[in-house]
Amino acid sequence: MLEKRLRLIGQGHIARLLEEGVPFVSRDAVERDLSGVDMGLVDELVQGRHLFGDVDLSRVEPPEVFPASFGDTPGALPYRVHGEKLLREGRVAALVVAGGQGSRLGVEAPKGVVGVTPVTGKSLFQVHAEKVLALSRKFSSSIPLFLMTSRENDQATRFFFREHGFFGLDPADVFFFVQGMLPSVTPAGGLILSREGGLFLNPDGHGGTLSALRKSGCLDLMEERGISEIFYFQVDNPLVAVCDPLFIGLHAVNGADMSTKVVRKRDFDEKVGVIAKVDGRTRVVEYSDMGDGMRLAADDEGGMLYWAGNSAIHVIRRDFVQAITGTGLRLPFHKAAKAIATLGEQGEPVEIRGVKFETFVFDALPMAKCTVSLEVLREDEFAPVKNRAGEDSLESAMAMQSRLHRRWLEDLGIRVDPGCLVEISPLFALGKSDLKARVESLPGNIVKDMYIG
Ligand code: UD2
Repeated sequence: MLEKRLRLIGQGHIARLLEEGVPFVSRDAVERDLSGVDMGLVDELVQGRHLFGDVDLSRVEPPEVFPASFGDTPGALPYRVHGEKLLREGRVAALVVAGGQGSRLGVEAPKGVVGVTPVTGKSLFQVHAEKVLALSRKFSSSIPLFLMTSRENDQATRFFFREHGFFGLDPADVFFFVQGMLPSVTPAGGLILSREGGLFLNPDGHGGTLSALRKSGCLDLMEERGISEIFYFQVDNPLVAVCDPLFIGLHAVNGADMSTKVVRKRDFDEKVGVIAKVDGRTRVVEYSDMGDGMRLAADDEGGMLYWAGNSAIHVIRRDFVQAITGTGLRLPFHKAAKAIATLGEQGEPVEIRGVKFETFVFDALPMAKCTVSLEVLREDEFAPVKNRAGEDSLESAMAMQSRLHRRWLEDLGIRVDPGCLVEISPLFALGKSDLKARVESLPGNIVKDMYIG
């Protein structure tokens, strides 16, 4: 019986609420949620096991990074050519992690549905899908798009794609898979009820991507399709250069298992993780895990020693994911305090302090026998939408997209009035060289907001 089981695992407080028939608490929902919970693991996490340990500064050093200027040198050509070859041969998959909601943006829907482009307000999902479609056309191959959703937003995400005709992609090339969940708990390890009457669960972090790929069968599917490289990115960045051939080539030619694009941190305090070498192995130290010593470490000129911010754009070898998930992957967990909307003793809505546990995909980096880090310019490739206004916001991301597209146009000799917003569809041009090939069809002067598509 459920109540007995709850008492046995030290969760008598939930059993009592069920027995008392407290309004809104649902026995079925609690039973369903509990069946998916590994209580042994939860107990160990509460005891502090499997957690990401402190980083000892004496063992940390800056990483080796290909500078952003590398892409413009003749030395970059063979890598770019190799990346293009892999794309042409259909060996690359795009994977976007989209388990999060747009709550911070005031949208109770998957973050990917948020409109982000400066002139037409296309959604993040549309921008990514159109880039994949444009690449498939450019390289005459099918590039599958994998989307990781969470229990919270899976249905809504699938519906959004169906409703919009998969943005022109062949539905047979679009794959949704759902990440795992973990219960949030009180600091003492007590399970917490959700306002819906079940247990309060949170997505297991984007580290869950790797196991979810295996569990869902997507890894096998990738293997069947001959995919060797997975281009991984976050849903919140409309500037991401999806499946960038140079990055894929650098990673593949160097025999890397997992590679990362980095951007120079704006300042010491920017909330991004940094790439660093710890005990000789490259890894990301997340901002929330970084002590002041590391955050404020300066080089001889007083500049940031740990400047290589994690853009959360990776290329990961498919067989590396197969190898590390084959024997039961255990990434370290990161613990975070969280305000949790739950039910009180009488079923009334209350908010309590709890903790959540998550794993991060970049914690697989130290398992890679070789890894490549490539610097890219923020203004070209990194405009994460985290907030409504201010830094890393909807507003700043729109402005950055318009600025980038304006730069492409101006570099081709097209005049754009200072106050104008411009937006170039990925289906028209993925970059400046595509645009150059179509320059004849563009006006010489842009005097009002313009969508080029
Ligand atoms: C992330 C990175 C940070 C930096 C920054 C760049 C982490 C922990 N930190 O910060 O180092 O690179 O991004 O933009 O990643 N997601 C899921 N499932 C989950 C959790 C997240 O799919 O369980 C997705 C989410 O939809 C989003 C991405 O992962 O696309 C990042 O999540 P976030 O916005 O919570 O991460 P953030 O901003 O703390």
